[in-house]
Order: sequence, then structure tokens, then C-alpha cells
Amino acid sequence: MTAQETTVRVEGMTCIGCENNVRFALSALPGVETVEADHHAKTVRVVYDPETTGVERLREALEEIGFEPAP
Ligand SMILES: [Cu+2]
Repeated sequence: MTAQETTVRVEGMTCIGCENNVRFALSALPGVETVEADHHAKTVRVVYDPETTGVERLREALEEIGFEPAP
């Protein structure tokens, strides 16, 4: 399996607490290997197994915890 990497722009991350929430929620998803959230840049970089999960699932998980992934 080859890991894929994506960077999602996430509006509404304003502090380290937000970064932690994002990291916690995405890390819990099957197939997610690495999560780096940056509230200054408003980006979340995710390394994941494309056979197990995908960008749409990541975006859903962000919405579930109240963030808005940019299109
Ligand atoms: Cu916050």
C-alpha cells in the first residue's frame, strides 16, 4: 500500500485547542497515519491509506466536529 498525503484548508481553527480537536478526530479514523494541524496556516496535513479512507471521509470528520473544510 502506498500512503497518500493531502493538505486540507480548514476555516475556524483558531487555537491550539482546535488543532488538538482536529488531530484527535482525524487520528481516530481507520487508515489515517499522520495528522498535522496548523491553526496559523489554517491547514491540516494528513497522511492516509487510500485503500481505507479518502479525502471525502476526512472532510466529513472535520464537519462532524464543527469545522469547515474549504472546497
Ligand atoms: Cu480553538
